Amino acid sequence: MAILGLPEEEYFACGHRACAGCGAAIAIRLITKAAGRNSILIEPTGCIEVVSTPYPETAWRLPWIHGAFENPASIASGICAALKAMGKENEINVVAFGGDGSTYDIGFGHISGAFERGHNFTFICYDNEAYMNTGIQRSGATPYGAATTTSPAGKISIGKEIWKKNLVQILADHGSPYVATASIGYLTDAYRKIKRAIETKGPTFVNLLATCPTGWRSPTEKSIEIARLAVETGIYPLYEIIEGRHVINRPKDVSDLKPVEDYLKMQGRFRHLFRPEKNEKAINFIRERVKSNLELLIERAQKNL
Ligand SMILES: Cc1ncc(C[n+]2csc(CCOP(=O)(O)OP(=O)(O)O)c2C)c(N)n1
Ligand code: SF4
Ligand SMILES: [Mg+2]
Repeated sequence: MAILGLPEEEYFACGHRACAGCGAAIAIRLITKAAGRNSILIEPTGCIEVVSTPYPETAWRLPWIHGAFENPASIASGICAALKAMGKENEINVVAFGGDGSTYDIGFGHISGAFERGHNFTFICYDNEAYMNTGIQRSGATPYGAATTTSPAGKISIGKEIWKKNLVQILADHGSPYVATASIGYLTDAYRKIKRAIETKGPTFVNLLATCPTGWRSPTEKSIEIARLAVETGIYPLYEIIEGRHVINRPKDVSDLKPVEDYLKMQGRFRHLFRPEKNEKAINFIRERVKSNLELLIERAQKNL
């Protein structure tokens, strides 16, 4: 039965070994539905590779290549060049995806190179905001205030003290014709964006927020709710940058924002911001930064920038 009008065909089979409530598994299911049969997928090391491939089983029903942690964009570049030489570049979708550790940090140079060269492929980051597979180390995508094993919260630390890297803007500034943020909390919106990214000629990017109950220390049954709250509180706004111009999807205005506490309180990685007493300074900082980020996005959209 078609759910939410999405294609019924499943290319990421059930029975893989992801944790219960894994947002990344939902993200991959969606990516493969949007890519469809005529696609070549490239993925580096990370949770999804590990849970989907132990011999002799595989969850992949599409051509899928595993690369090293740092180089899915380079492999995609080579495939694009080969398809071009074979005259098949308009027949096959080249879709690379990786976790945030691979995308924001270790593979970033390769992504930057592939975007600068202008290959016709899509890169999707399933963003669970830390290096989950190796035990929850902080990455450039980890949000301010989150406790990880390498940004632990304690008497003198509030967890990570640096704001999430703005990779979406960085890749837009490479001249990409289409970049967008998406969340597994809004599946049809995410599906539309992935499809648009794949159908747009040139190097395109979607950052897809994917709850990780293990690393976020959140209830497994709340993964979708939390991914929606990320958007509704403005901590993770949904927007697109199409040919350099911003389009805001939601929230549309700062007056629409839910309190950031609604999102933070649901996750153990932010528990220290509320216990033993509420850390007003850190939460105020998050609230103000969220507001000013959204105001900036709205201003750009209004000015057609
Ligand atoms: C060059 C290199 N460095 C480190 C590792 C070890 N490693 C494997 S998976 C992983 C974490 C991946 O994090 P991310 O890309 O965010 O994906 P996730 O596990 O969160 O899905 C690390 C550090 C590796 N395989 N190769
Ligand atoms: S650790 Fe997180 S990302 Fe990895 S399989 Fe479990 S829920 Fe999914
Ligand atoms: Mg990760």
